[in-house]
Order: sequence, then structure tokens, then C-alpha cells
Amino acid sequence: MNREVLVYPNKLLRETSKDVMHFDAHLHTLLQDMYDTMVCREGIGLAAVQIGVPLNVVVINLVDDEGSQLIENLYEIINPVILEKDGLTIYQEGCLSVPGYYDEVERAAHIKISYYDRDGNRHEEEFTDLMAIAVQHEMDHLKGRLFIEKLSYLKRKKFEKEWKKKQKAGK
Ligand code: Y12
Ligand code: CO
Repeated sequence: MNREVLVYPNKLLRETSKDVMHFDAHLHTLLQDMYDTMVCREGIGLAAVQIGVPLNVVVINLVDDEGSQLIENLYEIINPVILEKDGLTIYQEGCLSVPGYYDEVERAAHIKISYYDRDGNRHEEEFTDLMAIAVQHEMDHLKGRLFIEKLSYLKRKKFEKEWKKKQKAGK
């Protein structure tokens, strides 16, 4: 089911998410709803808190070199923990909770995380490139942080100005 996505400055987006304790049908419904919501809005990543569920659950489905968003490339990441990170990379990020705004953010270029899948199996995996960026972006949501909070003072001012103008125009 496609759910509503919370948009900045909704206070719920600032909540710290909690670990999933039960890998049951409720979790599987949440994962399906997150996938439906992400794909319907042309997103490549979504955290559960963005649909108002403050649990440590993330879905990421990158687009491949042919421009297809294949379900076999879907990652369902539950209770992730960063084990290692190194290097630096800069990427123009966007977020379904900050629609229409994109800006450059600096993140680790390589990460190693542990996480659980929908059946409660623990995994350790390393990511680079866009997947490393997406995982870090989504894990920030789990701590109640948005990418706009990583912008420089001046860029954040620019964002707030543009955002207020957009709200006034009713967009
Ligand atoms: C790299 C950087 C950021 C991420 C996090 C996941 N971000 C998204 O999935 C953003 C999606 C997005 C899609 C939009 O398009 C539509 O809504 C049709 C969009 O445009 C507007 O809202 C106007 C903004 C963001 C992963 C990897
Ligand atoms: Co986001």
C-alpha cells in the first residue's frame, strides 16, 4: 500500500527510530508499504520514519545502468549498524521528505555495516559508490537527521529561503 510521506519540517522526522524486535508479518507489511511508497514516488531509498513509523527499517532500490529499478536489486535493511567507514565522496542528494531540493553532501566513500533481513538473519556487507551514500542517507533518517542538516551555514540559509518561498507559493 502506498503511504503518505512526511515532509520537512514535520517533527516526526526528527524522532530517533527503535530497533525491530519481531521479524513477523507486521514487519513484512511495513516493508511492502515502504517499497510501494518509494517506487510510486520515484525514490531510490526510504526509511520507515518517513512514513511515520519510527523503526530501524530502510529500503534501497538503486536504478541500474540501463535505467531499470529491478526488484532483485532491492535491499531491505533492518537494525543497521556501521562497523567501518573510510574515504570521502561528494554527491548531489535528494530526499522524498524534502521534495524538489537537491544539494551536495559529503559522506564516507566506503562503509561496512551489519544488518538484519526480513527473516531475522544477520548480514555483514561492504558498500561503495551510490549504495554507500544511500545507506548513510537513510541511516541518518533513523537518527532523526535530514541531509539538509549537513549543509554549510550559507547553503542551509539558501535552502530555508527557497523552501519558505515555495511554501508561500503553495507548491
Ligand atoms: C543518493 C542520494 C540520496 C539518496 C536517498 C534517497 N533519495 C530519494 O530517493 C529521492 C527521491 C526524490 C524523487 C523525486 O521525484 C519525484 O518525487 C517524482 C524528487 O523530486 C521532487 O520531489 C520534485 C525528489 C527526491 C540515495 C542515493
Ligand atoms: Co531521505
